[in-house]
Amino acid sequence: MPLRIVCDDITKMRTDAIVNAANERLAMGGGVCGAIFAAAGAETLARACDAIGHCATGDAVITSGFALPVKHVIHAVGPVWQGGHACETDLLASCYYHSLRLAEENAITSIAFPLISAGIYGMPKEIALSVAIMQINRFLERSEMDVYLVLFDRADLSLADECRNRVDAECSKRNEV
Ligand code: AR6
Repeated sequence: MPLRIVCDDITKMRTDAIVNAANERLAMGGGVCGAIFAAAGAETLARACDAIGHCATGDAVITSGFALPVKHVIHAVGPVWQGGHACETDLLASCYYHSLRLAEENAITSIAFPLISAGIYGMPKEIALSVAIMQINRFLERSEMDVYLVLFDRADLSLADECRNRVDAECSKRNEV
């Protein structure tokens, strides 16, 4: 199944797992992280995150979904945008890679990602979208997992279409060489 890009509130997704755009302390924050903690049960999820303690930027860890309709939450720490000269795109790619690897290791068959780093962490949406689409497509070349990219703002759907077309065109050009 190819990547599905949808517009929704990720806390309503009925996949096996959802991904949280977390911080290194795994603390409850704002944005999608705040929404996920609130829907999971903030105290219970905070206790599970505190037991893990820390997650480096570019990496991911897993907890239960508690009161959410999903079995698991994968907490991925995206980079803070610093203008593009601090390996932000590599670190973001690493988030998707580690999240999808954790999903495979936990026999997860469907997963929903938010647009990591594109909110409070300030990465331009076109860049965050291109990295997300590229990494997920690469993974889906060898996996049957159902993967969703969940956008909060309807207006971002057309931007996502443009990015997807650009990524597809770049990939087919590379395959021709
Ligand atoms: N469902 C889907 N997407 C959402 C939702 C939702 N309910 N709410 C927001 N978004 P952000 P970041 C979108 O800021 O940039 C937190 O404090 C939002 O429109 O949540 O990685 C963490 O604890 C945006 O496109 O994550 C970290 O400290 C996308 O989710 C920090 O923010 C990501 O925005 C992480 O910042």
